[in-house]
Amino acid sequence: MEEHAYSVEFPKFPRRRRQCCQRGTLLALLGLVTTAMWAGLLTLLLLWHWETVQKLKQLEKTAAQNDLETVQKLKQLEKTAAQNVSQVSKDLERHKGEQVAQESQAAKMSQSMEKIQDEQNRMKSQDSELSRNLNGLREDLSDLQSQGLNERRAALHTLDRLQEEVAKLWIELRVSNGSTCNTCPDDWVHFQKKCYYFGEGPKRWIQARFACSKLHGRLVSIHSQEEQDFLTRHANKKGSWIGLRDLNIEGEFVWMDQNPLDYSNWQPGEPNNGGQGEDCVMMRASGHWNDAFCGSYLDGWVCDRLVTC
Ligand code: MMA
Ligand code: CA
Repeated sequence: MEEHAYSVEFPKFPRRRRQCCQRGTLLALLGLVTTAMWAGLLTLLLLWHWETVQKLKQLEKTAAQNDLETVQKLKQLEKTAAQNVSQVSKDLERHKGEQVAQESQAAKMSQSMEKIQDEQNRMKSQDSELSRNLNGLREDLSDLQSQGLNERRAALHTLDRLQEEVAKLWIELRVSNGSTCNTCPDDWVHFQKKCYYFGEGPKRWIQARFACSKLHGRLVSIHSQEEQDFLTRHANKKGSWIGLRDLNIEGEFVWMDQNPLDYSNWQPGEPNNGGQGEDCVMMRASGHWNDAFCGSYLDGWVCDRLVTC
């Protein structure tokens, strides 16, 4: 009956039924889509949750592993530290032992030092005594030496004079026996009892002295006005060295023939020991004497020697 009523009513409202069906389908579709979306969302959530859980598990695992490694490292460090501490304490003990040994050695050394210092002081006093004695001996020696030198000089002086005297006496003897004693070597000029050589060429006093001795003569000694006049006549016009000097004692002039200063012909105002000191005597062109610096170069120098028979 109802079915009939229904089928009866159906044609009356055909549009509304279609509308109703469309809406239902839409709703169903909507429901389906919503459900599918929810299902998808839920699946995503579940997936996300699962992934998060996995990650957490992984993290936990890593953390646990890290913890384990850290613990192991800490244990290793602890072990190493303990080893180091024991090593350090051993070293410390060893050092203590060494320190004690060094301290005792230092004490011994300071004792030795004290001994050495005592010894040094003793030696110093001995040394000063020795140096006093040495100085005394040195003084004695230099006294003896200067005494010896003076004696030697005096003896040489006497010998020279004696030789000179003997030579003169010998000549006088030969002359009194009738011999002719007036012989001079070539280039030498004879005057009275001597021969003279008038050297030329620049020389210092000492070089002139050496040149004369090489010629078996001496730098000239002058003992009379006649001799001086003879020399003035022959003298070099630029000046000549003669055999007179005051080398040892200033102002005390000595002739090369060792005879005393019995005649002089000083230029007025001379000798003056001028400039850097003047100990050697030269003869000017006028024949006058001047004390001059021994290192000066003079062009002339006069030698003498006794005549030979
Ligand atoms: C020179 C020199 C001296 C000498 C004086 C005299 C300047 O020095 O020859 O020995 O005494 O002249 O004026
Ligand atoms: Ca002078």
